[in-house]
Amino acid sequence: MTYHLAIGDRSYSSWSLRGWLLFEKFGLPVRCHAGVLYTEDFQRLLAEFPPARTVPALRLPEGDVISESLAIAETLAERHPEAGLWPEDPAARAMARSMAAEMCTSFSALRGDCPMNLLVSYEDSAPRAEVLADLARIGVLWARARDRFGTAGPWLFGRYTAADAFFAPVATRIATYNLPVSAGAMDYVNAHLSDPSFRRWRAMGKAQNLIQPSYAKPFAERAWPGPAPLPAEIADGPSENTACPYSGDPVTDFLRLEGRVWGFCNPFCRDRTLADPEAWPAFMAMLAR
Ligand SMILES: N[C@@H](CCC(=O)N[C@@H](CS)C(=O)NCC(=O)O)C(=O)O
Repeated sequence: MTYHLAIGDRSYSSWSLRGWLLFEKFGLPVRCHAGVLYTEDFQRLLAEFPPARTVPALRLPEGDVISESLAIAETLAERHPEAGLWPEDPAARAMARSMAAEMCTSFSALRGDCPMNLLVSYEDSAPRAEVLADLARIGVLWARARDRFGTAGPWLFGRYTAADAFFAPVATRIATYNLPVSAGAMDYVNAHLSDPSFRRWRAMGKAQNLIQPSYAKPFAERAWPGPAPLPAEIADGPSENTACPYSGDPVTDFLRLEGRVWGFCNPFCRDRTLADPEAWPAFMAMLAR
């Protein structure tokens, strides 16, 4: 039984991030198929997931394709009740669904002016009043959920739920565009930036190294406000390990971290680790051995 998920560029495709988090955060295995947005490669990918016209698109083990993020969330929640995609409490669940739906249908100024871009963070993006109004509404929604249901943890409803997956790319926009939010909202943004799953997604985007020039904005850049990655660099072998920490295959590509050289079975495994070593438990476990 395998789920197949079509996704776009990890650094830019906010909906793909949502779709992937719906699997990753709830322990549901999935095989990702990536296509490059705005190219023939994207059309090639979509042709494998008819009748999808956007990503994420999910192909169920039975063959049917679902291509709306909210429908993907509901289908996974229905098929895997034990995974806990939505809060258990009916009032919290209703609020979570309402918030996710509002995310899907609203905030056009924020989404239009500040497209997701995980490769940069700007000093000042001079947000328009309409963007500030979207942020104010989002702040109200977040505070309402956190005050009533979220006191037991960093997420909207305490533990991570599908509602958090839907707001993850809003948190990244606040980080990328240095948008003004309350201290409470910033705590929630920081929970996303520190989340190991999000860090792995961002590291894979950096390793993918796809640049969409149309996303560049004419603002001064600042350092990424999330956790700074451990300083690793590409190196020559040999390495201390002979087997890749992820696949167990023989190592061919290497990085150096704190004076020690480690090997991986292909450049992507090396580069996603290079981008944020701490985000990868199998790599960190190898260091600790
Ligand atoms: N309503 C869709 C939106 C999906 C969406 O717009 N995805 C973008 C990528 S982030 C896309 O596929 N764009 C390609 C295009 O519109 O040609 C959902 O909830 O999944």
